[in-house]
Amino acid sequence: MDQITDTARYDPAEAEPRWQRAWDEAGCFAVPDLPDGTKPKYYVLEMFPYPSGRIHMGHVRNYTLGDVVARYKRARGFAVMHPMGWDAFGLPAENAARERGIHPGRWTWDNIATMRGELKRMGLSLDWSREFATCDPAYYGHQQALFLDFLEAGLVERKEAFVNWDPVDQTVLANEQVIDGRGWRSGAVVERRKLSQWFLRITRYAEDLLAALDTLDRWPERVRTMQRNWIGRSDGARIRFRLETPVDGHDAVEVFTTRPDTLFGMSFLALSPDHPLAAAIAARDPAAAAFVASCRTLGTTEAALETAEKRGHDTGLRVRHPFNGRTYPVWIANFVLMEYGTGAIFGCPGHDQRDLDFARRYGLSVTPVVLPPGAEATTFAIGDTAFVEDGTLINSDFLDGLEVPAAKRRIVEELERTGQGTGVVQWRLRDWGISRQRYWGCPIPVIHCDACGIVPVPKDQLPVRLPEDVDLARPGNPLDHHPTWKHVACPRCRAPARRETDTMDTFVDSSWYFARFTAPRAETPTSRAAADAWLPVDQYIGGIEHAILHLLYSRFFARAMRDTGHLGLASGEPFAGLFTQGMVKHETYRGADGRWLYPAEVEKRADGTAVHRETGEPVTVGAVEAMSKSKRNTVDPGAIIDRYGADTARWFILSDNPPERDMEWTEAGVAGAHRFTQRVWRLVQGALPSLPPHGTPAPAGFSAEARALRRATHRTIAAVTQALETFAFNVAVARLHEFANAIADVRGEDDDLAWARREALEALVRLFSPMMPHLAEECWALLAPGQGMVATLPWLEHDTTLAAADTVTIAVQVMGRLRGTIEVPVGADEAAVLAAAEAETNVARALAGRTIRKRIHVPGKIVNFVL
Ligand code: ANZ
Ligand code: ZN
Repeated sequence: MDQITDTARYDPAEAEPRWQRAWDEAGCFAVPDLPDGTKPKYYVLEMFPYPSGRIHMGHVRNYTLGDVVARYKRARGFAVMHPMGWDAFGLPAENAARERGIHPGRWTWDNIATMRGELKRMGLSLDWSREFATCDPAYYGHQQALFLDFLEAGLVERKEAFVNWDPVDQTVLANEQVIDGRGWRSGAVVERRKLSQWFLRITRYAEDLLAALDTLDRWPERVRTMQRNWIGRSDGARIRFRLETPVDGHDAVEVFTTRPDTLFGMSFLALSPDHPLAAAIAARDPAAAAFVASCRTLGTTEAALETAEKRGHDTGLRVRHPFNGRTYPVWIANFVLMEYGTGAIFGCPGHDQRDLDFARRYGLSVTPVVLPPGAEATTFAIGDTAFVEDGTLINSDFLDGLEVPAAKRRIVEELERTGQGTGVVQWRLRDWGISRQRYWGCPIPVIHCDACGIVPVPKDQLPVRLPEDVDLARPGNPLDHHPTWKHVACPRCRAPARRETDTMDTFVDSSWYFARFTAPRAETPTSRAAADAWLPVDQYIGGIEHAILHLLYSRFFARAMRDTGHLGLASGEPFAGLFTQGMVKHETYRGADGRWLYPAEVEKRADGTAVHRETGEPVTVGAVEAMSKSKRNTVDPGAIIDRYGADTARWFILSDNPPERDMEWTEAGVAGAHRFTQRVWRLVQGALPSLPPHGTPAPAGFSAEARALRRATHRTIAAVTQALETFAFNVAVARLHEFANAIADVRGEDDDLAWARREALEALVRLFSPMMPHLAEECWALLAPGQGMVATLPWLEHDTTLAAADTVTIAVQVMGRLRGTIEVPVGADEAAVLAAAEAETNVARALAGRTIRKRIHVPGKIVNFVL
């Protein structure tokens, strides 16, 4: 009996690596750069990971989802491209280097090795031959080539711009890295500085980036909305206001407004502290200069400006209104951004909340010019809330009586006619500043020469490699203070010149990797034939946190690469389908001393309370929150795979909730998933001796029980297929649970039933194979020895006739009241149905001793007895 107990338990630790090797050796998941055209292509891609150290549950969820799609599509007959790589540049590597003295490259490559091993243990059906890391010169050299092509095409620009400067880290911060006016890492108060920076001209494509969102019908609506808002098209006007007394050559100020209709409600004009006129004023007015300086610490983010108190400085200057002959004060105000519109606004407190707060604070006039529908012009007044909706114009001279849209058109006409303004479209989208003063990024391939100016590095000198020996202990840009690296001869005049020491924003690296995957060893950034054959990505999967920047930058890159000849992608859209997955959450725990505890340190009791595993001290169970290192509510995927195997982890992560929603990781949930794997294994093993051999022709007839099982089989095939087509993976899991129960419930040894049982078990195994691929292979090898691997089998088709019901449920009423239900064969004749209805226990009781006057029968639905 030893033999049997030995094989009775499924041992994933032994089986999983064995199947991974078998897939590898058979080359199941490799596809050529140039598909041979015999199968339609399908490109499935998950957002590639940053090699931070170890994989986390978010990765497990993301890559499991992608793998289910990849395996399913392969079975559906597609040539599936499913690659993996590493988004390997970034600040954490430099931080690790600073904190622990390890070279960023060493740290990164070590992490990649660890994480590659962990991913391989998950049994993902990846084409590992396409793997690359963005920190490899073999990748970033091509990125430099793209940069040079963009430069030549006028898609790159060098310009002065205000940046968020972290005085401690001595670096420029992205807006996202400024939190409440402070550097995200150093916590230092961020300063605003003007620097020469490299920009990618994403705004060139603003119109198309916006319009094409309408074509992305396989993207979540939420993401498209976020992109629309980010691109932010505003229709408005530019209006020129003459200064009463010119300052330093400035005799007028131009403002941008989306509400030119409210021009007669103006009460002040406000300049950004960074406006050239503000600078001119500050140069001769110390109070103005002090105010401008105080604004410098605010950072450049919109969020910072949104939350900061509205403050201003009255310059004493006045501007003349274009139409009413009056003059209004000119202020410098901290809430006006230099980077948007013209860096100056006219304030209309009646109809803009910010302007109203500002006017109330400084005692400026408030005149309503738009009357809410139904309000009375004589009594309408503005209190603490501006009226921002549409209505009818009042107090506005020639606009009086017009509705807002008509008033907008009329005033723009008038402004244009008198040469005082024009209607314009304004975009919120800014050009993309990619300069970073950091070491661990892709060097920008240009050289600064005193004589020739900016000289591109000749392409045959690419890649411009990062120097290995750098001093990261010193603050500032390590490339800049490297003793030799930047000193080169000018490629044009041979005079001593300097390399650009800025590196590229790491978002650049991830903006085109999907294209590189199609021909990862090509001598040029892309191979046109491969890229054109495989792109767009059919299904992209990743976190909602990348809904804006990463996707927008990739959409820009696809267009820029198309326009520089690197892609043929006419639409410019790299991702035809997008799926954003929810987060993995877990309960939080605190020990008696208030410190966070890892789930692994905690023992949960049946009553929901918890104690410390080692000390036995009570543990406070807190809210279920997104897994994070700071709250220690993380579960290590490696430990889960050690204990239960990859299939269990995959099955559980798919089972809990629809994948677009957050899911909660629980010990009980994983344990349940693991029990299911064992159950399936026992089911297959237990049935095996009584099953006819694989491929046995179907018997001539089937008993009712066998028919019922076959119906369950074909219905499950239909349901699981439908679920996999629509990302309803949790539904697929639920249906397979039910199906396994149905199979287990069938007793009996007759040949027809045994045949139906084999059909059911084979279907079960093949249907769960995208989710639990190793267990599927192991079961399949038992069920159909020598019949190849599940990974190479086509998907199952269901038989609609078999799946159709052969009985229906009929409601039976007596005098219109429901008394019972009966099951009858589909198409049963009326007499048989009525007889069965009368005989139903409850119905019979209600009919006892009464005369039936009328019998109403709606076939397939209802029987009603009228007394
Ligand atoms: C006058 C006005 C009256 C405005 C009114 C609004 C309501 P969006 O829709 O985002 O494009 N604005 C213009 N440039 C600005 C800048 N550089 N910094 C801060 N605010 C600026 O917003 C356009 C509106 O935001 C513009 O319309 C302007 O205020 C303000 F009843 O002009 B409005
Ligand atoms: Zn030169």
